[in-house]
Amino acid sequence: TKTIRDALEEVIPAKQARLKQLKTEHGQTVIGDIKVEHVVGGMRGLKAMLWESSVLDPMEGIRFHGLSIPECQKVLPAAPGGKEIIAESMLWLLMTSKTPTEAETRQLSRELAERGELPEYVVQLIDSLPQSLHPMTQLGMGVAALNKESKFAAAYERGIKKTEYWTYTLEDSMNLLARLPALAARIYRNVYNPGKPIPGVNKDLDLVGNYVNMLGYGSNHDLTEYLRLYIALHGDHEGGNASAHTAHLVGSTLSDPYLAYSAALFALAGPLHGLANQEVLRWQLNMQKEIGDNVSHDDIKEFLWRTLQSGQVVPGYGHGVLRSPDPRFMALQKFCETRPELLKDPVIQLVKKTYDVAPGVLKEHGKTKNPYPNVDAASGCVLYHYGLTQFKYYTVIFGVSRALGCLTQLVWARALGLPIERPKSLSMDVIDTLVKSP
Ligand code: NMX
Ligand code: MLT
Repeated sequence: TKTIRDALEEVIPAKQARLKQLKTEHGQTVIGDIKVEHVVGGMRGLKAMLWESSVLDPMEGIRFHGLSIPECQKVLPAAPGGKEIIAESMLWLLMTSKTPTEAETRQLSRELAERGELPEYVVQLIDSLPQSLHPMTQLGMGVAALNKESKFAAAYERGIKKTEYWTYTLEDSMNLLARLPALAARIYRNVYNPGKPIPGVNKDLDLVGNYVNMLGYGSNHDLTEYLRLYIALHGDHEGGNASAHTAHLVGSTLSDPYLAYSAALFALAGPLHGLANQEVLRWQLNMQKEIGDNVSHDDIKEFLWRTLQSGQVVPGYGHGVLRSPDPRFMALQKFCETRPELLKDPVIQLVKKTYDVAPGVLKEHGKTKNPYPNVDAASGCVLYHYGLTQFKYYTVIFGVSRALGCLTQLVWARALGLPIERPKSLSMDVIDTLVKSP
């Protein structure tokens, strides 16, 4: 059976040739223009980055190598006994642009499981951290510390050719992906359930199967399936989102995948990005506490207005690119629709009712360009239902997932020889001069 490395080796030469041709034939072709609003407005909409694994359409949402979420759900292998996409089949698609076979997927699961144990010094580091340190800070620290093991950094120090960079980057990426579940689970156990033994990595389980097992919820098949879907869907969201862009920027200095991904995690830890999933649950529970259980649509509208009038954002709504409901939100809602016990859950009902009225309120408020829910609006309430109620942990799960896309990009950036990222900044004086004589 082909390994992911074999599959990559097959596709890299054609992509290298394609990029070379693009640079030679179209290096000077104009595909957009730069306005002052781009410079002062967070570069929104500026086309300025190469990212192969996924592209985000404002109306349709994400496509992974051209496949929509429902298409991925049809063609990507699930775990034995499961139905949902798993991290391994998504990783294979992102890395190689091909759909893996069942056998390739199983082999990748085994390869990751074999690499999955944490080195002892990282266990000691994580165990020494205060329980009150936010789980995302712990995750970023643990990932950065793993760089002691970096094969890329060691090879670079030895002196290697540029053409070899990608192979060591892949090696580090596989080790990091493999170890994220043990690291993330250890953080959860230390913070919320200390003192109980954590199972080791089971070589016969998929990555998320092992993760859920180590978190202590291994007997919950539905939660395992939900997390498989969750982790596959959060894996990549083109390159411009803050965490992916950070990984790419830091990686472009040839800092190793551990350092690049730890930097990405600290971007993910901001409330306008990944931390929004924790904020959504906190906000929905505050709503429930304030209004009670029998919440009407009008009650929710009032609560929404109070949030907006106090100057806060409505977490889980709006987006930098999307201009319609996020298909990841829809896919997670669909997961609930097939399970009557989830539909009866008061917090899940609250999230659904909020979705009924929030777009209308946000439209009337008139500020956000996208009044629709993003993935974070839906992702936490199902975890809460299954007993994973510690919402300060939710972004860690996102962090386990986003490694799929960020590490794929690091491998490809090295295979394609992409340069250090270094855009030009401007002062207001320079902008003034430019607008007078462009
Ligand atoms: N609630 C209230 N106001 C909002 C919201 C919202 N959900 N979304 C945007 N706005 C405001 C925004 O703050 C800005 O106000 P001002 O002019 O005073 O600065 C205005 O609407 C225009 O913003 P947009 O251009 O629509 O949004 P932008 O691209 O700058 O930001 C987000 C995108 C996602 C940061 C923004 O919509 C937001 O803060 N949403 C809530 C937080 C959230 O759910 N983030 C998760 C994103 C997904 N993820 O996982 O990363
Ligand atoms: C993401 O998944 O990264 C978020 O939806 C934010 C983004 O795409 O900008």
